[in-house]
Amino acid sequence: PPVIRLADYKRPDFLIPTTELTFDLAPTATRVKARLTLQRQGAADAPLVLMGERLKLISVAIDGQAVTDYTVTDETLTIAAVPDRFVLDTEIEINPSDNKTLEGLYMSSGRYCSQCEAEGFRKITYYLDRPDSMSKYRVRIEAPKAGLPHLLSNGNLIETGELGNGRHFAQWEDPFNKPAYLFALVAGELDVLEDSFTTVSGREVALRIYVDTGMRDRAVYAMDALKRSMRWDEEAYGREYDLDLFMIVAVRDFNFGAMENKGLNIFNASLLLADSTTATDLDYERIESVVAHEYFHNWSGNRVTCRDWFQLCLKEGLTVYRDQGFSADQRGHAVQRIKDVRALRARQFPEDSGPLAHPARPSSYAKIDNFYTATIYEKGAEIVGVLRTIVGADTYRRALDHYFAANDGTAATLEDFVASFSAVTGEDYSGMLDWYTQAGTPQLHIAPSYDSVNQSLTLHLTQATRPTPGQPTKTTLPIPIRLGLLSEAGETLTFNDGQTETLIVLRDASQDMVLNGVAEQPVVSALRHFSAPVILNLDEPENHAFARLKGDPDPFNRWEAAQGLARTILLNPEPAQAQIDAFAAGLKAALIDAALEPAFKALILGLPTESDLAQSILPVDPAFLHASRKRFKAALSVQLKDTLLAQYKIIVTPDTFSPDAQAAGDRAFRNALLDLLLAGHSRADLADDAQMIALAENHFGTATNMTDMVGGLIALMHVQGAPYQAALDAFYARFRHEPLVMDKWFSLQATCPHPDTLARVEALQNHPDFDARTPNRWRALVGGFAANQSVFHNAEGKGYDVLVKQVLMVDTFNPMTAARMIEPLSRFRNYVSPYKDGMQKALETILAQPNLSKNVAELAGKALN
Ligand code: HT7
Ligand code: ZN
Repeated sequence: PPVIRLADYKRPDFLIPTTELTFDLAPTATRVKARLTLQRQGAADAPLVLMGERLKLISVAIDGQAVTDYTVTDETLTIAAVPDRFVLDTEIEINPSDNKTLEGLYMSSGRYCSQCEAEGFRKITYYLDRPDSMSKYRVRIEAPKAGLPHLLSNGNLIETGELGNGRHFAQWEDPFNKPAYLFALVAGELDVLEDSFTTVSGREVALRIYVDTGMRDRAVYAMDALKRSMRWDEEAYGREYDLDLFMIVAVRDFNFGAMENKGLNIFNASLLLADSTTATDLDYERIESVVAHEYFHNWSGNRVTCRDWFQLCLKEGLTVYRDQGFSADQRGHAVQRIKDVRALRARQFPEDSGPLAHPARPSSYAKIDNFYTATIYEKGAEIVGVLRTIVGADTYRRALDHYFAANDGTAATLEDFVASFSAVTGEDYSGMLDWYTQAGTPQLHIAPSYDSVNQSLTLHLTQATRPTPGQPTKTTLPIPIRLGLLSEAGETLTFNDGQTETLIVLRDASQDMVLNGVAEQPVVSALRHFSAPVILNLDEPENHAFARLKGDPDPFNRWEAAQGLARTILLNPEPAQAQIDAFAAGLKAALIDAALEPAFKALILGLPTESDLAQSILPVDPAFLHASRKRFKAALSVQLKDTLLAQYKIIVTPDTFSPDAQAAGDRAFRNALLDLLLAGHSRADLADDAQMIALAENHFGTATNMTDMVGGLIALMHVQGAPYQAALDAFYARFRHEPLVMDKWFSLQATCPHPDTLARVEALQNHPDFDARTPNRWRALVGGFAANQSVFHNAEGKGYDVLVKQVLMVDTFNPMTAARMIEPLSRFRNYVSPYKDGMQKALETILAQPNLSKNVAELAGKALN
């Protein structure tokens, strides 16, 4: 497919100071009239070229005079000779009910709904659909009253009224300039949950969350999260909300998580609706963070937007960083950091080391939809964190204040962002731009050497980044390393006259750092709180990791120590029993440590996953990784049974449900204990087995919330057979009319690591409740399955066959969603045969398909290159 390059950026030839839209809604024939004021800012002879796709053009007029001298292609409307200032009127027709791409204007459950980021507005009207084209919008919606009582768009509601013939209208006006990707329209039958928020300067903002009829109670948590987010952004970033109204709408059919349209956020219902019986704690956690994320975009994205889509990370990386900060304040900094790093390693590190690796600011793309990636989002957030760690919290806040003030109302670049740090410090931070333009995860190597005579520790630090596609050579990056020392007994060791922690910024390829006053052989605790998104290799004996596990005051590194020790055992085909015993003892000490939070203990119980392990070994043999992990979990289960059971029994389920972090932490720990207890299933002691099966059945059967139900089901996956099937059937019978819970039912079965899962998934594709046109349901089954390492990687290639069939089918109507499922095949070169060949063949089959979308063609092509 043709490629768009950052180097070719050119500002638009025309400005559009005002945009007036009139929608006459009808499911198969919606009319959109657009009245645009246009002002030339480019060359005097530049034609007007507007983007438009799948639009039926009805009429064009300039300054009230009909125009017939224009050219229309599949993607543009061009008028060759236009004045320097003029009013352009166009009218088009579209068919929302037929729009299964879920971009532009489409219908979901009988409702009209729009999605314009990144390039969906051009499916609504002819326009300069690019983020640096900003305009003030007035929107009038006309529709039948029956079935469409709510007519919503951005900004403030100016007028509503009757039109006769059972029709009505609403007139909206957004006082802020915005790019087209932030436009939104929703019309339909909805219940609304109302509340209000008083901003720091005393303005009253009406808050409304629109949901499916009967679902109002399930929006209460999102509303609470919204109000907490609004307050937090005032306190942590000095950002106040700027309209009198803030609305959120939940829709079932959505390609992504949510969308930050100005004043009218649209959410995937799965990230908005929750109650204790239908949502897990993870759902609550995600709802809180996504509500915050979309709200925070009001400043980082909407008030200051992106000049072009290459700068996507400017709004997404910064906003993820902001939502992570919010979640950390709500739920605990250490636990949040561990979860964020786990997600980064699970999604971004593999991306950064495979054929789809790209910089946080890519230099070219075919379809921008393909670049809503973990690199843009998660690595983008890490880069902001690196900057903050280097400059410190106070300077960071001043730099951000400067950034928002200096760029308010504009479409900015990453250079503008980094320049704000220089503006407030007078120092040069341009080296930070390399983090944005260079792909690949840096490898940080630390070789400590202790001089007992001089009581000094020399740290030999080196960095290197492997080549990535299109970037054969790499530069060095500023890497902040937060570091402390421990004794071998796990006590904090001071250095340099009583210091307990230091921050080293490694800028060169190598550097020696000397710490003095180190009284004994130290254990190095480096990269505390994961102070930079790098892969750390630390030269040390194994007992040093045990010292960190035992006593590191940095909880992140305590968790990291356990992960590292477990990884060493898991990657060894024949680990020594002594190693396993030592790990079990370290784990036990953490589990019974009353000073540690249950949420942290749950995380420490979570051994590295099969996909984590796949990143630490070459070539990858999924069957070996699965067997190794299963064996190790079973060994720990047997060895720690009494401790696990005792801890399990200590945690009491309270009578009333609370989604707060502490209650969720208790549930997470209890479910993690149950999982490990059941992982010992099938060992010789049958009586013991019966006791554990009963425990899991009881856990599932008596669960009073969705978290525990899911925990029980996951534990029963170890058992399989009748107990597992009975639980699945009971789950189905109870929730078959709850779409969001049925998504879980599909996903749970697809992610079950048992070999029977392949046949189950094959059958579930034909289940009456499976619907590939609903992205949530499709991702639940197909995405869940593709993430299921040991089952998806079937030696006969049957797992890949399922994926190929599904991707090609969905690509015919929703290319954006289909393309996201190419990634599981992309690292085929890392796998042993026959998986490697099977994955490659699957990609080739996809690429050979005639009429493949640009989205899928771009990613499958890159994966094979
Ligand atoms: N900014 C939003 C991105 C988004 C999106 C992108 C491509 C296609 C559909 C989409 N829906 C939403 C979401 C966010 O990051 O806040
Ligand atoms: Zn975002």
